[in-house]
Amino acid sequence: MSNPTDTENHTTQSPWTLWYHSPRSKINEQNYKAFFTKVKTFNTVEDFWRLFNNVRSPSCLPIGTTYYLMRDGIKPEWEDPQCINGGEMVFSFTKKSRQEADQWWLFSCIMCIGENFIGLGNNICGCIVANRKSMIRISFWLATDEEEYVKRLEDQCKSVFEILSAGSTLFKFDFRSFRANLSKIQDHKE
Ligand code: MGP
Repeated sequence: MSNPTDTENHTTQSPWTLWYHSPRSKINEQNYKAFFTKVKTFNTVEDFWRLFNNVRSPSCLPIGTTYYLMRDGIKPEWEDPQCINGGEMVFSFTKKSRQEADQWWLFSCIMCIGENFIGLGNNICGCIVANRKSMIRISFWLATDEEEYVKRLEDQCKSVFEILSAGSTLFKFDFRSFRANLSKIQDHKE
């Protein structure tokens, strides 16, 4: 006899897409967009777990790889119309804490798909994890760089992640505006 709850799916408030950016030796502003692969779009909690149970953890990926979990319809590019006026809240894990970073990446994704950030709503565009030689970097992409929203995001990241780490790690959060990144590109061109 089948159990009715076996087939019940729980829809997320928005659909989300996981993107994969493959490692390349020389990524720059011009070729950045050429190395993306869309892994999968999902809109249920069950499909989120199906996907995450079947992709490799960030610390097991080749150095240089980046995963982006974005609200569907937003490309993982500073230039995307939903991102261009925003920025990213970044924090990093050193070599010693790479496995810890995997757990935090999962938790960051759950925070996004569960819409757990208070007072930020659709301003959360997504989160990313970047496996680099000296560290793993996690960041949340925000649709605005207005101070009020940046502060709200920073305060919530601090309280959630400090609780999770039971005070064992000290975190430095850093906000980078995408407009500033893009104006640097413009300066280089001129
Ligand atoms: P990265 O992979 O985010 O950074 O971007 P990495 O490799 O950790 O090191 P960083 O010190 O270079 O930050 C690598 C490079 O890709 C950046 O330096 C940019 O030149 C380019 N790039 C990254 N992003 C996210 C974008 C983007 O959204 N748009 C464009 N045009 N270029 C980007």
